[in-house]
Amino acid sequence: MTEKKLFKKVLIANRGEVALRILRACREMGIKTVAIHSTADADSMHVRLADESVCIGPAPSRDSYLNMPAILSAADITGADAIHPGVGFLSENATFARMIEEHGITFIGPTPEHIEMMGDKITAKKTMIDLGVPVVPGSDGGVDTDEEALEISTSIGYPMIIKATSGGGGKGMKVANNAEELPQALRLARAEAKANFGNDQVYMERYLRKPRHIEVQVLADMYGNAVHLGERDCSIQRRHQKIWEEAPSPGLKQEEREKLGKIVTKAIAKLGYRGVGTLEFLYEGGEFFFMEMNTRLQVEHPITEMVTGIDLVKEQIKIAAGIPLDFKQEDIEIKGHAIECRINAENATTFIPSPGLVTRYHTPGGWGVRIDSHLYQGYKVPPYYDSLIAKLVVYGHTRAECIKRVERALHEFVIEGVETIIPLHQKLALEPDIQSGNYDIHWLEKKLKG
Ligand code: MV4
Repeated sequence: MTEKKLFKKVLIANRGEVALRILRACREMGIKTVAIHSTADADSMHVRLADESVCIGPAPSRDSYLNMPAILSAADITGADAIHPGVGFLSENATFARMIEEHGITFIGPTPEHIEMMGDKITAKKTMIDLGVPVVPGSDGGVDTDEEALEISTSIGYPMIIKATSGGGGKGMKVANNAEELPQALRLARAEAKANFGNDQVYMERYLRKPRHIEVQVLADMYGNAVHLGERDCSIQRRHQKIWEEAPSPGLKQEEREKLGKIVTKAIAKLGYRGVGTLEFLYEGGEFFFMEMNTRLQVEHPITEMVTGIDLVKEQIKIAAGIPLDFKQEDIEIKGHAIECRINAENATTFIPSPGLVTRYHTPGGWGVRIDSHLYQGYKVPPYYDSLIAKLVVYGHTRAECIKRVERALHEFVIEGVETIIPLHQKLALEPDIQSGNYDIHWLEKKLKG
């Protein structure tokens, strides 16, 4: 094989903590970086640390971080040979991936075809069925009429959930507990799907009442080598926003995780997928059900890095450059436990965003503590974007040690000037259900209701 070369210059098409995360990987790999930013992010840490930066538009995302021609122009004028899309924004946009590849710039991610395939949730499910991955029982494809919906419900049984084909993240989902509720639920789901995604196609599944959200991290190169890096438990969430994530899941037995890992790895290899990816499952009653696949890096990737020792961003960049994976499944060992606390600039009880000037900032440290954040004292948290300002990522040899260390690290963490959800995390670390690992996707919202 001819020796593949790394990129010379990567444009980071993102902002905030993840832009900094990518920048750090590039710098360690000897790759030059280009930061793009909106006018609201001119003083951001990733802009300061990048080799070059380009202001690509005003504050609103659609005019800056979602502005494909502006980003492409920035890559062109700086001579970047690759673009890393980060998370959110254009990271799962097949049109963007295609557009930059057509301009001779590498998209650090999967092929546009794989992005498209997984963006359509019905196609994603069908593909996974064909690859031998267990899915939630439901309609074979889109559901067009009330009669069709009734028929499917009768064969599968209530409760049923109706989801948008182009959806994800929970928008446009409706539950029907019986046949009477079905027509109304269908109508509402369809209207929400149309309004949010411009596509009113919906599909149906058996509704699982108290599942855990388990996701499996995969990594595959261009040469058919695929591995999994274990699972993350992301059940602790509010309104589909993950708050606290763990690796490995406290709810799985070793043989369950091994079996799931094998199924997933085989599927990914057969699919010819490349890059990093995450398969999301619901887990209930000892069974896994595939829901969606994310074809990008995820916010919670550091916990997987902590328990495997593998730098996912570096691997992602190497894969895009055509470098084969230099480890096999048997080389990967899930060791110890990791927890991520997402620190949002929000009131810890009302969750109302709290942008503004950071007047004091002191981060925790010591063994097993990692902070991924773009914050510094004097930084102004802009009001235009999501409220994630820091990730506290903690490692422990055991889960119990990890939770104790979370508590200790949170105690050291000082952020003033903006409100944060640190007080919520402090409470979570002390909760008996968290300490025992006994929780599902509804646990946090029930707890907050009191
Ligand atoms: C489900 C479900 C129960 N049964 N599907 C929410 C986001 C979207 N990706 C899928 N979601 C769900 N799908 C069936 N068949 C419950 C949810 C769900 C959920 C899933 C993961 C994490 C948090 C959640 C919160 C509410 C509902």
